[in-house]
Amino acid sequence: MTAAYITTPIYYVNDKPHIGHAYTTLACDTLARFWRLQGKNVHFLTGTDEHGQKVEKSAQAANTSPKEFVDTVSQTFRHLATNLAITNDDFIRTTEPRHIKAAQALWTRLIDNNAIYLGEYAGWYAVRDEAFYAESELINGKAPTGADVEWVTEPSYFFKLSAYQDQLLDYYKNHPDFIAPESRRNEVIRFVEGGLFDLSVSRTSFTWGVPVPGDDKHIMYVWLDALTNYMTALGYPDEENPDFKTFWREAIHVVGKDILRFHAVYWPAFLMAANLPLPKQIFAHGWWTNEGVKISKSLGNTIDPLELINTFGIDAVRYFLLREVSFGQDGDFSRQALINRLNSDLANAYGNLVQRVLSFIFKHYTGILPTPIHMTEGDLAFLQLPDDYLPTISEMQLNRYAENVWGLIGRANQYMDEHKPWSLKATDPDRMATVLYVLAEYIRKIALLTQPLVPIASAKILDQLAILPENRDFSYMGAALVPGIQLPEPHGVFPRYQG
Ligand code: ME8
Repeated sequence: MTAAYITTPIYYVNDKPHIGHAYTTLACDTLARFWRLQGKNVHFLTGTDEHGQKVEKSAQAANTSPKEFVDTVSQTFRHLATNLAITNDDFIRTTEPRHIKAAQALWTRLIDNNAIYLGEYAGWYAVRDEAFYAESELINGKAPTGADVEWVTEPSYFFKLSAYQDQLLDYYKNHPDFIAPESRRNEVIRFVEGGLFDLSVSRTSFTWGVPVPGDDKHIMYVWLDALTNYMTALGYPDEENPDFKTFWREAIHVVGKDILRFHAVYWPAFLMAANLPLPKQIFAHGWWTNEGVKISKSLGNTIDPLELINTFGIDAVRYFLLREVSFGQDGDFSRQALINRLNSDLANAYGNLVQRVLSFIFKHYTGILPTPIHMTEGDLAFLQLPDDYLPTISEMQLNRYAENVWGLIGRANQYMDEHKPWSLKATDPDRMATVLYVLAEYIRKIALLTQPLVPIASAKILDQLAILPENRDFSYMGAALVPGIQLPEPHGVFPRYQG
């Protein structure tokens, strides 16, 4: 069985989750569900990044200890995962013993391989980004991200990043899919071509972090600690762990474009230095704005995903986020656009189709699925679905997958309008039975395909078609509904939003 490993970034627990976090998590969940339906052995990881100066400062501001603080905020991310109804196999916290052990093991390996040396850091640091910046990168005295920077002078261990420039560039060249989309790949290549400086990988001016093995005045730089989580969850440092052996080389890290450099430059360099295999791909998606404005706490315009879920339902929020922007591009969140999508694509196009067909069968055949008397060539051709949705997933084009599947829904509505089964009641009951069977069978296929996008509603539709849960993976695309089965009373799955 082919294996797939998909990860979200682990989110900082300095603040409560917002729509950006929900987006990455939902995109990963969609991929995880899709691959499972294809029969792949999937491991899906999310979690929280709990160390570092930013979290320590947030705990101080909240007048509590870092430990108590992270225990509380981490729960809100877990709670979000539950409310998003995601299918993660694991939820990792970097304060867990398994992770501290893994981060220290990686550190030791880097020391053993001579990739880390002790020195003194003097330079700029932005706590908000947990990132070091060169003087030349600053814009008007701030980080290029707009974050405030402070001057830091302290003893520090350094990772010999500068030694990996050629190896990284070779790797990017020989693995053209390692960084996606292509525009991001080009950005990273340009950055690495510009030259790399050794990276400070320990801090001494605060204590909230993983202690450096053998030198407990230092704690590990939060990014070295955090990136290791992707391996911790597979049992690292036990490289013989079956999960590590099955999944590590299949890893796809989905991240926002803000943290691409850490994943596509630092992380592979650490792994090269440790003689460990690299993940398969780093995919960077775009950035959401809110009604055209950058989302930021100081502007007070963050969007609470839980409020959206309570108002519109998880399927609608999920569908909107995945459908509205091309995966990889920036997007703008607008409440009205969400409502439009919900009412047009979900309630009208999909919900009405299902409801009209199933309630007609329920009324006129007491829910017994009619037997097709004679399928025409047109019916057979209609039931033959084009499978152009498949490549869109391997190219991580989630929005195109949604477009293609909704194209199929449009095709069903067209078929229904052309053949108007209800108008055949008096004139041609055999044809009516055939057309309804064809539509029910077509809906079954569509509902299989919509499972990764709108899982809750798809499950309800498949329930209403009396499809057993074990008969819902993509290998059943080629199966067919058995005429004469009893269908339960249908209920609408996508109510219109009236506002
Ligand atoms: O960076 N649009 O955590 P973080 C799209 N702990 N995505 C957004 C977004 C927006 N407006 N805002 C946030 C960290 N995101 C580190 C990661 S991984 C080893 C460590 C999403 O809490 C997006 O995925 O700041 C982004 O990369 C991530 O949240 C940043 O989350």
